[in-house]
Amino acid sequence: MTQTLGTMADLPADYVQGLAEKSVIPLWPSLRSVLPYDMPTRSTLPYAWRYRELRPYVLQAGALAPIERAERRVLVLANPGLGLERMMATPTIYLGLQLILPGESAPNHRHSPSAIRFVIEGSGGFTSVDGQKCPMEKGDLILTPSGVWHEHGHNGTTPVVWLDALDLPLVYGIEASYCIEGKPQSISNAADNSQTYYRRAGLVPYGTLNRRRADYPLVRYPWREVRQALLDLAASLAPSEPAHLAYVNPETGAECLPILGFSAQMLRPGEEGAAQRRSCSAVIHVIEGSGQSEIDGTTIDWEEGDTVAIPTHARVRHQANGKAPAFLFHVDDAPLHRKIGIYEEF
Ligand code: GTQ
Repeated sequence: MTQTLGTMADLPADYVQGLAEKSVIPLWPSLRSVLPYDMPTRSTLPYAWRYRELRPYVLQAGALAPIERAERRVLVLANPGLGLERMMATPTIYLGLQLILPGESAPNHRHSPSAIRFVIEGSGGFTSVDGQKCPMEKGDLILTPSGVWHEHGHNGTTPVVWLDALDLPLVYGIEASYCIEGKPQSISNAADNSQTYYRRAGLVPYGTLNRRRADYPLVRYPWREVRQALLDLAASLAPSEPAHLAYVNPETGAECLPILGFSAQMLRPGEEGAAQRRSCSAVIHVIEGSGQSEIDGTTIDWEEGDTVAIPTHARVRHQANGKAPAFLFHVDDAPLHRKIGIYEEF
């Protein structure tokens, strides 16, 4: 183990200057900063965005920013450790609270980053994804994958707010983020695929057995069904076994998007969540209930609507409060970590 690396100050100034003029720098003074021993250096802070505090600002944006002048009326949840203007909840996860008011629409577009919506409140909103009209009720997960047309609308009577999660920091960071504006979609009257072809696990359209499968066969995961699945699962497991379900592609069983992964967990009252350390960064969003998360020794309380950032390599434990279960929606970049071969659990 090298004890003391040479520093810039050890080097003759004209040598360093000569290299800099040719856009070259020596590695050894910075080696430990890019390859620290044992643990990555992290700027991401464990941090909670509290819906109770943010909701008035979200609703106020409805009056301050007409949808025609906003395109997407979104307040971005920026991790204070990473800098507000970088719009990162974690190094790969962008989060926003999006508001759409009755009668409004957000125009059709598609972009290279992949996105999801997770509905926080309100009824009657919808997102059309490549012609498929997806109702948005509280807790529903809607995918708008990379390159797929999407537009939002609202047929209801009260404001609709949802959490946007995008792999934007990664795609922007690799200088590959862009968007294409489109004409309004022609929208099918048919129910979305979660109510038809992929009505339940284990059934797929017959034709997919002998033709190429769609990359994104299912784009809506209704919370009503996920919640019931978690309740039934929790009731049948030993109390120590986590009730935790991953949202996957029903054709392949793989993660439903390439970079970010999504899952839902039910924390039973009194359940001693196991402490876990993983290489990926993550966020949790509280669908229902209250409780706390211990993240690298810091305890963060949460309640319904709150969203919490979890840095890479953090040791994490979640627990529900009180007598009712808590339901958490998880977003992580484990699919990316697995693809590039750096995923670890410790
Ligand atoms: O709704 O399509 O929060 O394009 C950021 C970029 C939402 C969207 C965001 C977007 C959208």
